[in-house]
Amino acid sequence: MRAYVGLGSNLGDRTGYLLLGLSALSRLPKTRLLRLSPVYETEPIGPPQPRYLNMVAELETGLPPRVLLSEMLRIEKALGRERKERFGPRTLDLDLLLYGDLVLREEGLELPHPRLHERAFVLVPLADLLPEGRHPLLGLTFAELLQGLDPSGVRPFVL
Ligand code: PH2
Ligand code: MG
Ligand code: MG
Repeated sequence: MRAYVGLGSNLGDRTGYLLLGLSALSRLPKTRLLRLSPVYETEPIGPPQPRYLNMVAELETGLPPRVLLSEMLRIEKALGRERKERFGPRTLDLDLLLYGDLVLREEGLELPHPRLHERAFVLVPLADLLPEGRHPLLGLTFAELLQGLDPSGVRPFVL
């Protein structure tokens, strides 16, 4: 299945955490990294905190969504993430944005990601990879969804 993972980091060596996260994703069983979006530096949404680096990775995976999600949580923990406040700063956040066209509303796993369509820091890199891709619930393309948002807090970041 084709899956899209959002990566975010705003603590410590942000570039290093993105690279470690990508490396760990690429080593998951039955999983290959296919494409990476550019990296963006983004204004934080939520409580005051440092700017994020955000990007999106396209995966081909044979892991079921629950297994992929639990592997992602394991990677976050291994890379030093501590869960304190909601929407607070983190060394590495991995969000499962899309798993094919699957629509799921379960405890702990909602697909597509419930806030995907309202966050420019997710939609800008996702639309880089999939401009014509459609949101499985809303029916609009990611490029169309992006037109409704203010992208001014999302700037290209040169590694
Ligand atoms: N993640 C959050 C909260 N706020 N802001 C930006 N710019 N980027 C993020 O990845 C982000 C955020 C919680 O996951
Ligand atoms: Mg997140
Ligand atoms: Mg998360």
